[in-house]
Amino acid sequence: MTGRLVVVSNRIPTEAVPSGGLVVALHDALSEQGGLWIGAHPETGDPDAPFEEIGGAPYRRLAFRLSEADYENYYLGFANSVLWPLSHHRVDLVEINAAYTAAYLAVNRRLARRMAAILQPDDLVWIHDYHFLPLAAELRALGVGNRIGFFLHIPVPNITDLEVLPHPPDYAAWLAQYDLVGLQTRTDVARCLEIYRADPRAEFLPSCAVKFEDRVTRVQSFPIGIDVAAFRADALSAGSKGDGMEARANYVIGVDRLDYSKGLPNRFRAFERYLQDHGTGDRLSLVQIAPPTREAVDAYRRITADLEYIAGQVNGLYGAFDWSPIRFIHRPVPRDEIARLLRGAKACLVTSLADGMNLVAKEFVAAQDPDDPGVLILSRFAGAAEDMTDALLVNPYDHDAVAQAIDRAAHMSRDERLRRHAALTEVVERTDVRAWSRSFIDRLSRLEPGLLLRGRPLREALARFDRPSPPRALRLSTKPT
Ligand code: GDG
Repeated sequence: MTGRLVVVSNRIPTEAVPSGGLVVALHDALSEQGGLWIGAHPETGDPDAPFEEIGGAPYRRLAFRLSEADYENYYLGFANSVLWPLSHHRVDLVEINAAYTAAYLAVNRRLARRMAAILQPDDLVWIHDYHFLPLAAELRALGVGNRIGFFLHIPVPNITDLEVLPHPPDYAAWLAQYDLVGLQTRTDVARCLEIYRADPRAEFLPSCAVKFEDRVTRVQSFPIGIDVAAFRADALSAGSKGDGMEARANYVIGVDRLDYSKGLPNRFRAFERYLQDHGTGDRLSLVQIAPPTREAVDAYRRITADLEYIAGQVNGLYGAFDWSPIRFIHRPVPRDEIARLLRGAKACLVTSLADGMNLVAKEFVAAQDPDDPGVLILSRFAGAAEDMTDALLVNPYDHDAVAQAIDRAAHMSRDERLRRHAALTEVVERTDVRAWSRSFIDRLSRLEPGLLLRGRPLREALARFDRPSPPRALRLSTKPT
């Protein structure tokens, strides 16, 4: 593999040895290959100041600052009040605002200028997520011909929802400037290709390649996973803290950032339906860990109030002196504690209404005792459901179905739990986050750099683009994308 790896992500780790799945995988890849990690500094500051070096890693970390106005308009605004709801099928929550659009384009343009000044011709650039959709377009406009890959951690929007984007944003044209577009699922690939199918500027080539004006881009799924060994170790090492939550205790668990895409009100209502339909005799509790996130955005404040209301109502109606049906923990919990709570649960509830992947589903499986595993109840609308078909798959809008799944999980035979858990473990191990990052980098590094079709016969250009690759040691998915 030639050249440095240049990673761009919204957050940049500031600690010497970072923790958390994705960050660890990128840290490993950068430590192995050498390169740069570019990201937004956690604190706002002068947006025109040069990159700030964050030391302590075997590769360079360069942080840029957002101004207060950028944070409002670019981060909370366009990224999290336009693109996030749009991509999670919540067009009703999209806030169109010209200042948001302008700031989003300006932050990407500013970053592109800064990157163009330091990129070397054989650098492999890997850009992450919806904060930077137009970054490749801005880099190309500055003459950057490097191979540039993009991974979208959230779902591809529905084609009809894209109409809501204010002009000039152009989702299809932004993505087309990348050499490789990585998506979480095959369904996302299908949605992305549908966007190109409807666009007169796009033309389809074999193997999910799309010719868009004078460039060719590849669209492929790379289902992300977790650092399986590290999470297992966390689950095993965290001992009981004597809080009544010892191994295999009588609770189902949910762990989510408090986000409307995670279907938390549905989950609470479904748990209420379970109590209504199946009674309180089992004394099963729902432990919900939901640390606050993006609280400056209205939609996030409203959902917190909704959840507090439902939890209060259900506990008031069904609780007893010595038992609370819903335990709602609205603050961050340490990672090893989460691993321990996942291991001790009878079942895990993932009820996302839309979700790129959902790593908690994979963490739950990794945390289980293989001789006495708990049961995963998983929304059909989480990307994880595409491969984790041995979970109890549910429609989170159907409270009856979720309530039945809770009851079924609570009483499932050990044989069935063992069978399902073994199949789910196979998926979780196959999609380990290190395999995921290696697979993406491997694919990107084999592509013809900055392929431009202009002035070159199409057949010749495609022959170069589709030249056979040596056999790959890694295959993330056995199914075609
Ligand atoms: C985006 C996409 C995609 C949660 N509460 C605490 C805590 N967590 C950890 C979980 C898990 C992570 O946060 C959440 O990951 P998810 O994948 O579930 O969701 P998003 O944050 O929305 O992530 C998603 C992901 O990107 C990766 O591509 O799967 O679809 O939306 O690891 O355990 N961790 C700690 N304390 C908490 O209170 N320490």
